[in-house]
Amino acid sequence: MSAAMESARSASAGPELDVVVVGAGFAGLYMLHRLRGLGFSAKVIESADDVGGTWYWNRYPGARCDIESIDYSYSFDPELQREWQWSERYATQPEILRYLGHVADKHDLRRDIAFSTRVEAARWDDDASLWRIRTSRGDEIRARFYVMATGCLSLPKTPDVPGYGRFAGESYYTGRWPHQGVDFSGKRVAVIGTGSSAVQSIPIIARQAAELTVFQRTPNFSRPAFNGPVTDAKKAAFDTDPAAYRAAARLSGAGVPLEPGLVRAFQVSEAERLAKYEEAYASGELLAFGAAFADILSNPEANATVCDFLRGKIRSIVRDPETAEALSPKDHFYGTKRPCIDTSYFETFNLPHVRLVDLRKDPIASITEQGIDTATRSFAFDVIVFATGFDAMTGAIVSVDIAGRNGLALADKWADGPKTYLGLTTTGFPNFFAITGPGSPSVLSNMAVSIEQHVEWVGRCLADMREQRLDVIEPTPTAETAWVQHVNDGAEISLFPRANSWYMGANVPGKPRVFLPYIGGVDRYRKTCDEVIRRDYLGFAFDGPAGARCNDGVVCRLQPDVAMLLDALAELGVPPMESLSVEDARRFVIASAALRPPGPEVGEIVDGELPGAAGGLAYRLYRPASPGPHGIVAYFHGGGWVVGSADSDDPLCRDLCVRSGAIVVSVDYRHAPEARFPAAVDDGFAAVRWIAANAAMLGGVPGKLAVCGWSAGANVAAVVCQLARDAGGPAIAGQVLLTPATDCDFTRASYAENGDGYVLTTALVRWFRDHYADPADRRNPKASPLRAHSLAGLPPALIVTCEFDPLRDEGAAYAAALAAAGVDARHLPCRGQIHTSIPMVDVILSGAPARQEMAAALRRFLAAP
Ligand code: N01
Repeated sequence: MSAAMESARSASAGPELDVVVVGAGFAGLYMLHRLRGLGFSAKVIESADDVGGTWYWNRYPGARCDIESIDYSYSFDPELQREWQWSERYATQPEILRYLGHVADKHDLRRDIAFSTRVEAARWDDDASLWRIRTSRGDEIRARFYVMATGCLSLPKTPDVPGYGRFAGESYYTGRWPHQGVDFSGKRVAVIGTGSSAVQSIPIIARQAAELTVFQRTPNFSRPAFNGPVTDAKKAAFDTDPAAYRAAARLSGAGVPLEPGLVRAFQVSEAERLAKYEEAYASGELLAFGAAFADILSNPEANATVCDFLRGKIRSIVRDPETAEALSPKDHFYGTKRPCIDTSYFETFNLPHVRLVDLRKDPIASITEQGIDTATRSFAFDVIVFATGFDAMTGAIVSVDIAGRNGLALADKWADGPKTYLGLTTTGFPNFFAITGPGSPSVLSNMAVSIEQHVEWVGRCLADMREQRLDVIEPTPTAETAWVQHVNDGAEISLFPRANSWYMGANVPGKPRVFLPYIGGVDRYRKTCDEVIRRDYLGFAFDGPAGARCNDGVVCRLQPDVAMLLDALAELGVPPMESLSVEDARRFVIASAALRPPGPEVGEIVDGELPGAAGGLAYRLYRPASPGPHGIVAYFHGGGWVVGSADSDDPLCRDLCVRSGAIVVSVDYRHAPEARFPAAVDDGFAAVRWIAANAAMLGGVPGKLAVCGWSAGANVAAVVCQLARDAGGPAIAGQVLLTPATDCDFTRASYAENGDGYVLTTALVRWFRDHYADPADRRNPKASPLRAHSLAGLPPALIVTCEFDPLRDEGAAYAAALAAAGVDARHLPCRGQIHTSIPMVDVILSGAPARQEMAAALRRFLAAP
């Protein structure tokens, strides 16, 4: 056949393989095995001359895993689990490489791996619906599916050190260590970097070298691994029931069966906190500090207690105080740069031939032929070890020339940061999968667990497609955009974005600053991926002999912390409030209030009584710490006019007080069914008149009064504004209405869309309204302020609505009606929030921006002339 005919034949031919997988590490090996088991033809392309991936390349001295080997191993083969015994808690690189070699032999994987072969380009052929994969051997492979199993930390970054390349002595890179090893005996050695690779290698290099100089830009949190034989307890936990053990790992946050911290750091005494940290330290477990308390990775003050504790440990080990200080991390929160566990790392700096150069004080001016010049000194070396890290998560993927539909280059698509659906797939690149790709838990988890989950998901997906006679899959733009948003939402409520870490791409000059992994946890993530399949591959479009079809949609629509809250409530099995008696409902509200974080400290809290419409009403005043007088906010709590009190809304009132700088007076109006409509609003109006008249006595500025309320309390606040307008006073500077009840009409869409499953249900709204007002009264504007004859002349307003709230549409309608009546009204819709989430200070962190907006509005109203 002529070359032209051959090329024409190949251009029109179908795939020769079902799947090409790139990489023969943990992920690629299992992917191959899984695909074979499902009856797919597959080939792995690997640039190294053997299996192992990361464990093939990272042969630097001291390299070992830092998730216990029992956990950091495959679970798919029960026989392998029984026969392979790890010699240490944290196995060395050679042992892990032997393990992967054993797996390859046991399952006869090598025969389908092309070693010493690199993928040079991969192009999607839209006409033939396949990938054309060109390799360094000059061949082209046509495959229906293309899987990148290239690892998250596999492309070493080129050291961005001035003078790089000039050094005439020996240079080594931890991520590309020579197979024959390196003999440091009698040599003057420099190590640049103090990340995990350096922390592991420095103590070993120090044992051989004549002199060791460590160049540190950012000190890292590390602590002893207490490595040794696998503990009896761990072995027993695993051996007793390996399947249950693995199941617990899969249903954990990080892929290791570890009790999650449910209590917040400041919910216990300092002594208890320190005891917990000593326990975490002694455990030698990488994840123990992150799991010590629920808020370590989200609350700066809680995290600071870990940082203080670990800095104390460093000071207790390192004898020279200046070196100890330089080794103590201060510029990032614990865990926001990948922490380490070590063997004698800090002790190494007590050795007489080891010294530390703090590059923050004395930066590298240039690498020279003889060694390294810093701003103030010149060092001569025989060897420089670059432990300068990787272009993490995206580097290895975009370094291959991958082009999707219409020749779109993946590197271009991801130029501003990776965009994926589930961290597995990306639009414009059909039949492309990235194992532990960006936007999946990956590096925040035990990789073995995350790899197995992805491999199994891809296997299942391909098998389902085959069964349904489909051969092209691609995520929809809607699903991808929403997933990217969801990944960012998770990052936003954590401390991670504050650090200059490789998680943020900050270690590679010019790389966009984007949080790369998914923080939601492997348990939640697994459930989400399973849900996508259960909902008929939600967010994916398919094509093939069976025809084209698209199941567009978004799998995670709630804010991550709101979703976690709903899961926790579902687990508690709390009965619906409308099934309780009023007394039990009130008891329940009081009991749950006692379990919450208290909210911020304010200057002063005073309980008092004011005259209501029919007798005394309790109030609670929150005074800012700043010197007064202050503007005043009359606040009305939520609770459907039936339940609630100053206690139930206490954290929100504190938060509003601190953020707005105003006095907040939380008024305990009368409740139904004892005092039905219009008792609550009459009390509200009476209270506002009294507060206005007594502003100076309360420490406020006379004439500077705003109102605020949540839910039924926002209904009271809205009605009070109308009553004050109609009565000619008192003057109200503004109204902030959080998820207000404004109408009695249950036909709005939000009642159908969000009527069940988001705490406030349609049934509960009915229960509240039935207790509060007779049907004949419900259309009265004092019950349904949206029905007022006119809304003109009302105070400026901020109306906050939540996406998953039955009351959403009546809140939005009130904002629109106010604006239509010429009122300065702003509507703030909160994406992914539910009726009850915004008031949950220090629990729903994603509600903080809305709380801030509410306080800013109050500040603005009270500052207006
Ligand atoms: O890389 P790193 P790594 N001038 O990026 C410094 C995994 N891993 O290879 O922080 C001076 O963490 C850089 O300084 P700074 C693990 O997930 C696991 O050590 O950017 N210094 C930093 O100190 C880990 O997190 C194990 O200011 C420069 C260091 O080099 C990830 O792989 C073992 C510099 C790089 O640290 C990466 O670890 C090893 C410059 N121009 C790795 N450029 C296990 O135990 C960079 N640095 C399983």
